[in-house]
Amino acid sequence: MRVDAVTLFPDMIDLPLSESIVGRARTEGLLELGFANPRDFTEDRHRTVDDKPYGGGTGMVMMAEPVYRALKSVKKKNSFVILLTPKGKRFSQAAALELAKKKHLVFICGHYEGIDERVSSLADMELSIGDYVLTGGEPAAVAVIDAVTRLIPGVLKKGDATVNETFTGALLEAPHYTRPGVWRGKAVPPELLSGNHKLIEQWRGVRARELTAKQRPDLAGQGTGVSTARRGKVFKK
Ligand code: 6GU
Repeated sequence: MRVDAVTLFPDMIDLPLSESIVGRARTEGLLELGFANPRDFTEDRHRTVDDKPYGGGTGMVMMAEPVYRALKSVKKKNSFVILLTPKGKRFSQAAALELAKKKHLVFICGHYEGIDERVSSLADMELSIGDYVLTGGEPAAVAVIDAVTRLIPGVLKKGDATVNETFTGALLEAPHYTRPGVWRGKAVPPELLSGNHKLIEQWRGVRARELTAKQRPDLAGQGTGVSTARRGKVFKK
């Protein structure tokens, strides 16, 4: 998959996505990540990318033209363009599964108080990663690109690591343990040491439902076994 980010701060995305699993996906060519910086598409001496808001108010607004030119430099026929903004639809695992099917994603990251509203017409969708305010779209781009990359075939080594996990089945995952069997007086649940796969699966099901009811009552009772991704498309295109 190819991903480009239109951003004033490419390192905020490039550096975190150079480590661990996503970093390996990039060196293996499973993910090609590129950047277009609106500042490189300005023509004035100060390379201006922002201006005061019409109507007054605090903060600066990103100008449409440098963002438009940066987007144009990376956009292809099959590109799916996502504007990252706290006003967007909430990102989810179901959305990640939809985005993972695309050939080319382009993320537009806002900064300062926001981007000139007219840029939103350039995007196929607007996404937010949650109900809180970040300094810019870059940390959101990192989260979304990470979630999508691990769904690209070949990125995760163990084939079914994405099947039983938190959210795909609308339940939180059962807890995990590794050696030692007793750590500072805390023992691993004996079911996991039993070698009885049926018993282990049963135990995991019970713990997953318990945990979901406690931590995420909003999800509890949705454990139908049907993947959230299959319950309906999250967005149109
Ligand atoms: Cl996508 N951008 C900003 N600036 N803040 C956010 C966000 C995005 N998602 C949640 N908060």
